[in-house]
Amino acid sequence: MSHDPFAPSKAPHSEVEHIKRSSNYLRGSLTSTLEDLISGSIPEDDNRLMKFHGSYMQDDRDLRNERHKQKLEPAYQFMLRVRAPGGIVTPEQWLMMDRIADQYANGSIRLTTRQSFQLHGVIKWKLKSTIKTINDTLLTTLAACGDVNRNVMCNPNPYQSEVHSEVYEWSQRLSDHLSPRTNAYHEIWLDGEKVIDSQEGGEEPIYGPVYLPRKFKIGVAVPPSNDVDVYSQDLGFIAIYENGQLQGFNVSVGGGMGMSYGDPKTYPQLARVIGFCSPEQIIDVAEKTVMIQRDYGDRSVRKHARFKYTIDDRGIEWFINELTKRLGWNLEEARPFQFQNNGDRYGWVKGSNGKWHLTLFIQNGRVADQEGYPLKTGLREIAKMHTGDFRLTANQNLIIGNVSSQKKRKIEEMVKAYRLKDGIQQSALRRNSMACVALPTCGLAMAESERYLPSLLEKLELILEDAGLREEEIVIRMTGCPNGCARPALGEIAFIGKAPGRYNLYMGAGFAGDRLNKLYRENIDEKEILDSLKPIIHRYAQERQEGEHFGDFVIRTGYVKEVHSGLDFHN
Ligand code: SRM
Ligand code: SF4
Repeated sequence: MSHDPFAPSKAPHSEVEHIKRSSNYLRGSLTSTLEDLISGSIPEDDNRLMKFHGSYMQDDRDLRNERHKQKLEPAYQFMLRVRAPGGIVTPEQWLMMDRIADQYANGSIRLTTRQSFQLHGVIKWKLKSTIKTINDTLLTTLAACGDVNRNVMCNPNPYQSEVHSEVYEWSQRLSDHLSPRTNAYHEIWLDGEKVIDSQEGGEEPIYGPVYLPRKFKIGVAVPPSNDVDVYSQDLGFIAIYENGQLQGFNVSVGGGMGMSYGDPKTYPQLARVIGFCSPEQIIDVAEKTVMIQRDYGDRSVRKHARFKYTIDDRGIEWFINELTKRLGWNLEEARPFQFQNNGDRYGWVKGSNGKWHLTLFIQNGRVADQEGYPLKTGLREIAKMHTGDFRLTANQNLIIGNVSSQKKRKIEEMVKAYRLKDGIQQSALRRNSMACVALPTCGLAMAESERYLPSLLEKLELILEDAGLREEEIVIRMTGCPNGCARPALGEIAFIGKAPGRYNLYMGAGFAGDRLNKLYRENIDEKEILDSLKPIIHRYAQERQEGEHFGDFVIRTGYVKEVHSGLDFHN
């Protein structure tokens, strides 16, 4: 028999694969674990499975040392992630999130970089009622995390193009089609009828009993906006339209942001556009792509299990052949399109349906009341009278969507009264910033991110103002570790946490999210960050060419090399 160089690896599977296989379609011992009243924690096996149900066990890292000294177990708590395909929710759903944040979690709502909600600080004994309440308003936490397709992202800006609602419908269908079918979620959280022993393969026609080797992410972009950072997605669809008519989608594959320090075999990667298909064909393309990753992804080394490595190890031609074989038809040649930016555009805009949409800047997606800026209260009061929708953007911001002309004035008054537009008055740098959650909840954080970026920005703003660049749009991103949750490899300026107070500084990504950045300085503290960036910013102010973005400038002037493939990210 001839040896197939592209065959799936025969190496022994990792522990997580065994946990999944023996979980009986994500049931494990979760039901009895949740009933255990002795500890606020859950065993590791169940924790692995919990992710598929949309929750992670965490502990408050601010309290870790103190509790350890007092010989107490860590302050265990759970993060809950709520999926909202394309980021769209109703005012009733917003009000429910607002209420359960106070009732069951730490009082704040986090809008994520994938247009979902997160709640932090839910204790084990409140998980079930929280999840039940979420489901009562027709939202779900199922598959918000875990080795499955995650929240499907879609450009949420209905005013940006007439085809938006059609494109959104397709992302919703993608999301539904790729949702796990197991009944475990209903049994465990919603007191659904128990299926004692599921038939091997029967319950999950797409995923099978061991699900995917790793998380899988899909984003749908509507040019000229690349707000969903389509090149960072495992699978991307880029809407192609002519004269307001949706023609279909270009397909892109193999993006991803995560890497591990000290392991050059891991790297952020840009997805590559491989062809075009009609709207009706995208479900088939997505399903077959997911199945290829299911069959070929690395199940022995989780660090190497993302789809980007499955493709890079075998080559893009291999993937296209495999996809064509499974589809039974060929993708057409990719159609021309152009992205202009990957950020959000703020303020009021009128959509093609005659309704109004207001994009608000929400710093790092954290919805909470602050002294003089009662954001959470203001949004709650608006939700009580709003008849349109709320839209979470891929940049952690919020759109109050589909406001009728009659309601616009009232909403504008409330926006003023609660100072909700204060965020929009911030510098262009801040309006284009994102930071991941990091400390105190994220167990993987090596440095602060959400809690630190705002104050670092204050210092950078002074430099920018001095250089006359307060209104210059520069995409800036920070994460507390190299997992890349705020898609830092696509920041024109980016900081990735190395250790408390220390970051790697990257520069040179494309303003439209179409080029990776490159390491410029390693393991530096705040003073070194400011000292490194100050001369570059001043030089940019003086020497930039007309319309030249910061990321392009640092490449032209030789600060960093241009990176179009993750394979060159570390070189
Ligand atoms: Fe993420 C893990 C937060 C978007 C790549 N991510 C985590 C965990 C769950 C930490 C953990 O495993 O213990 C973080 C929870 C922190 C906390 O306390 O809340 C976490 N990720 C987030 C969020 C909330 C960041 C945010 O500030 O918004 C985002 C939630 C998205 C959602 O709603 O589904 C979030 N994570 C991302 C993205 C961006 C994206 O998807 O567009 C990425 C990079 C894209 C990618 O996947 O390649 C991302 N998160 C990761 C990784 C690295 C995966 C890898 O390929 O190596 C991890 C670690 C892991 O999976 O082992 C991770
Ligand atoms: Fe945590 Fe790292 Fe993701 Fe930030 S990038 S939320 S520190 S895993």
